[in-house]
Amino acid sequence: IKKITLLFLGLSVMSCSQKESKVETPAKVETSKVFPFKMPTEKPNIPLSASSERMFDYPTPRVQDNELFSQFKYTRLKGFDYNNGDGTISRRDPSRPIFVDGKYYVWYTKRNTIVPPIGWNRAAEATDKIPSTDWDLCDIWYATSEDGITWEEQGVAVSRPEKPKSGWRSVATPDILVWKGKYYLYYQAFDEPSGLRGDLCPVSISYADSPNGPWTHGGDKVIPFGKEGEWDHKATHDPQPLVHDGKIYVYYKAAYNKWPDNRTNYAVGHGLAIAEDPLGPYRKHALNPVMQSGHETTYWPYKGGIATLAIKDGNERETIQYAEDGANFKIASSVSLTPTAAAPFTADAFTDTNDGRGFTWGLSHFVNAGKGDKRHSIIARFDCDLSLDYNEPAFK
Ligand code: AAL
Repeated sequence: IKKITLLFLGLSVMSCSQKESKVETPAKVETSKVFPFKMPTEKPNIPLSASSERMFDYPTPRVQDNELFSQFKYTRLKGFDYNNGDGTISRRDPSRPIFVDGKYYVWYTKRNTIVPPIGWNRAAEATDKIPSTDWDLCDIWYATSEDGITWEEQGVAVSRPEKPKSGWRSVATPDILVWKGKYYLYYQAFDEPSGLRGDLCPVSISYADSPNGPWTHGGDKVIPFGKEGEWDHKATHDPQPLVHDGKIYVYYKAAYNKWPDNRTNYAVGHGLAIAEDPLGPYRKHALNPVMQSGHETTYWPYKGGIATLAIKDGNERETIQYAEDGANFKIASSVSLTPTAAAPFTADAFTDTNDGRGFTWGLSHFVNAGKGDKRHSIIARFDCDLSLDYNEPAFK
């Protein structure tokens, strides 16, 4: 796409210069008071409009040169059964895929209920068989694939524990960490139907010696809730661990004021919690929330810092941002048709790299794959060119 854009620009430049062949380009555009014909790489010392000024706040003023810009294409996955889309089976919120012994692994929220969800606003009517939301009454399942498109569902990785253990109602939205030869699953643990008092849940962890399990329970409420009145009170969602500066960095989201009585004040924030050991204790970053936009967490090592894709929520939704220190993010690009709950395949998420290389594909989900009484979600693959090592456009 970058090349296509270049081609397009090239063509328009050609036709423009052909039409205006009599107009002479000044020899030294830099000294002109007029914005030059060729986009400068440095801010020119001339009066600039607000928009022209802003172009020089981006990694590169021309979007087609911007390594943190991409478009996205989507591919339907093969191998998952959805009961003909009747809404009783849902798969959503995939983990980032990892590659182990010749296979990709992914973990995700799976719901297999007698009926589709009745909706968060009817959460009081949910029973131990009837789900309120799409992520109520779920377990964490996993699947493997050789090519990232055809997947084989392997079974449950972490199931709901017995009541009253944390997560007895639902375990959902997992992500993976590989640390010192062990595998750690981080996930949301619900003790009530989502929607009853909000989307309230803490984060639990299970760990294993192999991605095939078995998984041992490693801890509950690992990211401490904020106190009453604080932005992350009783809601810690979408935990996403990375290894950075020799430590575990977990980005998480709180959808504060989400349901049931405060929807008009709804907002999201993302926090950063840091630990020396995957099981904690976790110390929260003093500047939390470190991000104020983005419905789920999609963070990856990029060069010496951390990049993120923010979608759906907040003033800066549909942007890619970058923070040298992992905490002070700045907009790097504006993007469209972005993957929801994007979980990129980043080979260096856990290598403590100082030279993060990005990614070319990942998994994401589409919600409301079936409407009304068939409501469910599906996992899909996305391709893009957010890798520093990849020079071909992701699609043509
Ligand atoms: C998702 C995630 C979390 C929320 C819900 C299920 O997109 O943000 O996991 O709790 O929606």
